Amino acid sequence: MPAPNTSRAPEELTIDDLRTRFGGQGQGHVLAHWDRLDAAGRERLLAQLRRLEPQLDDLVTAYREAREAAAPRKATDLAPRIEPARAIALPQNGGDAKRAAAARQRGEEMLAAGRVGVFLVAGGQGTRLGFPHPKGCFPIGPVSDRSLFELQAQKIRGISRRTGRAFPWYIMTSDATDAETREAFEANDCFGVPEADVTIFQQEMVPAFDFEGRMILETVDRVFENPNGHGGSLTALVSSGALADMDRRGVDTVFYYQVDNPLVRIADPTYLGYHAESSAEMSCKVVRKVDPMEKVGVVARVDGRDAIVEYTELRDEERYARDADDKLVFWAGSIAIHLLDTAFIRRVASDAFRALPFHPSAKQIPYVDEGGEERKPQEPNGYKLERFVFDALTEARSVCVVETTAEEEFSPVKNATGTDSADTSRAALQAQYRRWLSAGGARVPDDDVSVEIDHSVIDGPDDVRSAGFKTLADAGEAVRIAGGRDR
Ligand code: UD2
Repeated sequence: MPAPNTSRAPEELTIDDLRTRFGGQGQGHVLAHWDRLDAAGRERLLAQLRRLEPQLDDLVTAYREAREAAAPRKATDLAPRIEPARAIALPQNGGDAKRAAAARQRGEEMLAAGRVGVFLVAGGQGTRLGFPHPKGCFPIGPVSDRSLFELQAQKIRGISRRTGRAFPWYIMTSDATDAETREAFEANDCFGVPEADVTIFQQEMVPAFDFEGRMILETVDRVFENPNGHGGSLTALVSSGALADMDRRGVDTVFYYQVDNPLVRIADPTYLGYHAESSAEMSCKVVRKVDPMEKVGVVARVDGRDAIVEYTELRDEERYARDADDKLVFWAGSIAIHLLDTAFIRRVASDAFRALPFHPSAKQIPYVDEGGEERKPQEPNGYKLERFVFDALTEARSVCVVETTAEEEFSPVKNATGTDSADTSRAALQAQYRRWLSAGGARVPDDDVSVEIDHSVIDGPDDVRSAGFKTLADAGEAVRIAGGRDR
């Protein structure tokens, strides 16, 4: 067999080159059904293998390292030294109110100077929610059924209104969510955000491996691939050209958030100010965990560096540890809202195989058997690999951790019922709207009334106050209500 011609560009690799390359990495089985494929099938598989080839060695190594890292610790291994996070506390929890005001001022200046871009990761499949569309299309408005995307767009339009300038919105999708996300944006005129300021791009995919370390063939002519995790966003920002677009616009700070949290305070100026004041390259927002079982990663110092320990990876003695005041020692729950400098993103992305390791999770992955029959396993048969964006924290020269409250900033839609469901999230939104109206001096509707605020007009109690309306009728479309007898 001829040796692979490594000087060839991937698109020029022949089937023999690929056979040797994949075979050399213990992956020769991906061509097991080649002889029976028709022309279209061969074309499809060839294209996929050519795309995977440049990363083949890294992928196989990444799989091996992911498995080793996930293996149970041996008694002789040194456990990492883990200490509680050091966070900037809220004024009501002993934080410095003057410092917070100065941070806010500084953040407002960054916004006014156009230095901030908003980045949404929306490539996840939302399996737990049981909603067969991109999560961003999920109807969350308590009165109008407006979607998560629309609600976020309102917040972005609100910032543009306040600062008087365009505000770029970058949205990462995946193979699973891209087409429907684009359709939703087209059908709704980008939810009122100027089209020139909306950039949608796809994250990369990564092959899944069986428990013996062999890539899984999903059909005779396709290797199974899944989205490479939200950590894939950092490389995708570079490869899609989004980061170059930020450079052109003068954006140097990226506000990163997840699609499922309608309370997200997009581009919060105080957070931006703290990030800048601490010369941080990456920042985290945290809320106080009350229940040790809450499903959020914990920001902590691990071997002297800020890191997020995923909830599944905390040991029981850490998870349940309490201080003298009976508060959780590892209290700082990450709500996955980050700030990242563009130069930092570029640095991490350029060394992604080291800086953003893959994490394996055992799943039921469709496969073809040796006879070419497609099968759906009843038990996990392999690992999907995912990168986590927060692994980048340990690469940052400086990290800033800022405390907030779940009441104001975190109520995600994750499950169909119960905790973190649409019901709990809508209730949290309603409660927030009532607090804003009350703090802004407006009349608060009765409890049996649903309230919805248009964030492009009112995005906090200050806006209620400056609008100066006393009855809800004065607010027009900005405050909508339904049900009850109130108005
Ligand atoms: C994440 C965090 C958890 C906590 C929680 C807060 C991880 C592993 N855990 O849990 O610690 O902070 O969020 O809500 O991150 N996504 C992509 N591409 C992918 C995978 C995910 O864009 O390949 C997006 C997804 O669309 C969503 C976000 O990443 O916006 C989070 O994904 P998730 O819902 O799977 O994370 P979750 O809830 O397990």
